[in-house]
Amino acid sequence: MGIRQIGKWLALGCGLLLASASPARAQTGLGIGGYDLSSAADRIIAFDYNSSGKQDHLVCYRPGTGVIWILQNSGGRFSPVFASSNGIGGYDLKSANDLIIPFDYDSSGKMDHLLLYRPGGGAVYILKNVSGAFVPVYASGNGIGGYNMAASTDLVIPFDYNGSGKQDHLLLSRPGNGICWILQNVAGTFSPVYASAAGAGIGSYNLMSTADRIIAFDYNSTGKLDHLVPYRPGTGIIWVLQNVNGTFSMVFYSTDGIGSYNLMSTADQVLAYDYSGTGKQDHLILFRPGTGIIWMLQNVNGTFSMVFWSGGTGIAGYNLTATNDQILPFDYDGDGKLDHLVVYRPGAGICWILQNVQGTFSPVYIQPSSLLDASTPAKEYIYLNDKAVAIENNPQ
Ligand SMILES: [Ca+2]
Ligand SMILES: [Ca+2]
Ligand SMILES: [Ca+2]
Ligand SMILES: [Ca+2]
Repeated sequence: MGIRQIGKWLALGCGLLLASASPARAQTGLGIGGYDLSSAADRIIAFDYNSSGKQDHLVCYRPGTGVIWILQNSGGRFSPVFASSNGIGGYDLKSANDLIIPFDYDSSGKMDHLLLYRPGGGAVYILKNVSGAFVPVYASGNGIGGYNMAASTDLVIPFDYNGSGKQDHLLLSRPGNGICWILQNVAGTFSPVYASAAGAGIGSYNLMSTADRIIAFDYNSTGKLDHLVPYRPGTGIIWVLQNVNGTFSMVFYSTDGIGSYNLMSTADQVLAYDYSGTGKQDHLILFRPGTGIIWMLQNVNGTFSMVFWSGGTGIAGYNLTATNDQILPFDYDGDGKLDHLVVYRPGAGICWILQNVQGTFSPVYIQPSSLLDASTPAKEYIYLNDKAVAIENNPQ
């Protein structure tokens, strides 16, 4: 079967799936796998859809509309394995505040559940994938584990609280109020193992700015995301916290950025990343959407230094000049390591995937691309060996 024939076969399969799931938004040549990324609200996360131990699927969703797709990747050709415009697993996804994270609910070591939540609205659902049908294993309209989820600023991340190598705890924070809780899950019952009073934050980090964000990070390269990095974009403030038997304390502290990255823009974002392909998310990406600035830092015994630097030209040809550009680590090649990067621009239909070969980034997926034939944008391409290769005629 030739590439074009494979494409037609996939298109037929997708058409059947979409017809049964929801009014399909046609493949437009924008976005990824037919998901057009045409809304500024669109978000993408990496997810272990098939419990393989690899976050090699992408969940694309549009808060406020009910639209959610899950994409599989077959050799660079993305196609939906799930597509709905009515939410998922009973969660309607009709609030613009809705957010989704992957979560290891059952402590299997696999990020194969989805947690959906509504900051300010109280809803929290956790969904299990049973042969492609998502069913709630947890469903609440008033928060989780005693945390009420009543503030529109509430944020949730998965966290390896006890250094088990599994991200099976939840960290909930309310930036600007100094509230931070960590929940354990015992047979489906969530309860706090850490709960700060308003203003207390975590590990002496007060969490009193609405700009504050917290990420989990493998600070000591153990393969476990068991440290926390709280930071405050626009101020240069960034800490790293360790957890010793439930007591958090700083192992790194700065008010003027990190690894020479000044963190002085309110646009700055920080991500943990497996830069060196070791299976450990022990590097940091710092980027400033709208400016083309992106750095990557290594940590050698608590001293951070750059291993990648772009002072305003973006990365691998992606200019990073939109203020809403987003980046997420992704296991594109299904090797169990989150060592590719998805960079995307919601509302513009732009989605690239970058590989990293010993510190040199290059695109393996571009949609759409100025490098491609602009007169026929309604095609899908993969980007191989510096050439754009059409893999499918648009079925429309
Ligand atoms: Ca998987
Ligand atoms: Ca799991
Ligand atoms: Ca660690
Ligand atoms: Ca990988």
